[in-house]
Amino acid sequence: MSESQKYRGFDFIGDVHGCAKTLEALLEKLDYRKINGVYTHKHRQAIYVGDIVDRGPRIREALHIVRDMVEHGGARIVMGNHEYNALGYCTRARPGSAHTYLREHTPRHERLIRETLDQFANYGHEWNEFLEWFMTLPLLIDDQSFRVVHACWDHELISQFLEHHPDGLITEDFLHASTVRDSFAGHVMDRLLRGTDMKLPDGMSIRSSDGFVRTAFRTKFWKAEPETYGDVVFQPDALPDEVAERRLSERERRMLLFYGLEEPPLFVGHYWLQGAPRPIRPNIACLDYSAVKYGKLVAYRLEAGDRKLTADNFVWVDVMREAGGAAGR
Ligand SMILES: [Mn+2]
Repeated sequence: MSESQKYRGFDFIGDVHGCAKTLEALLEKLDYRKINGVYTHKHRQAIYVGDIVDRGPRIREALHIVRDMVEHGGARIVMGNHEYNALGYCTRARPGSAHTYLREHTPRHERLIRETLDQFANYGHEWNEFLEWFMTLPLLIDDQSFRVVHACWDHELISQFLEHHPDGLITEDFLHASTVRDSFAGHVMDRLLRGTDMKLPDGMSIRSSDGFVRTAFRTKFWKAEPETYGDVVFQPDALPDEVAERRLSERERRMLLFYGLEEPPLFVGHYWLQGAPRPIRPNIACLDYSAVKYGKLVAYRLEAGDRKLTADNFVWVDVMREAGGAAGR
């Protein structure tokens, strides 16, 4: 009996980002119970899409909850870009490298990991153990009945990666190699954990709602026969009309990925969605609804064998701002 056949169903859980209180509320809502300090469900397994760390108020607690579940077999998890960032930030480059750390300690990188490092300031040993644990997180799960990756399923890169890493795990060498953006390891980490984008036409830029000026836009990896930029643009910002109507060149079309309609249900996180949770497509669901920005921490309940995703199988907890002394997140 394969591991998956032990369970009647699976609960896929979106980016936690240190919202441990909300995670506990969600697990309770999903009928997981604490047994000897570890959340467990008799018939179901939780599957985390990654990004447990950074930004939120209870990162250490969230990591303990999740790792305990994984170590007891009650959960699985794939690596998120924030766990990968933490590995890079905290790993010294090898002698002869142009850098001190694999991920440079720039103000921007420092800001992204600040809450994590602050909350572990008095728990250095624990943090090192969690870094070691991050190295044991696969980049993807390719189960018979579902697939999981943090941001993007790229068939070609995944099959090439699995040839040398059949368990889906990276090695120390792979981690070091991935700092070269244009290497195979760099492509794998960037594509699977951060997704796909496309450059805007020459000289064009767009200003996003958060004030950033962008020269590229995030693309869908599931659009069949796209013709225009507007057909493939994906969150967070819409393109101006004159850009959206622009036709994709043959070369651009060839660069786009396509996750087929007949393929197993795919679960991702990463994309800071808002609003009412629903599938992106009948076999793709994103579970990141911006919990740490006072959105929702979202789960999808998949019954074993289900191939078609529906909106009524989403379960979530709204993340409230702290009010009258009650702790939020
Ligand atoms: Mn995230």
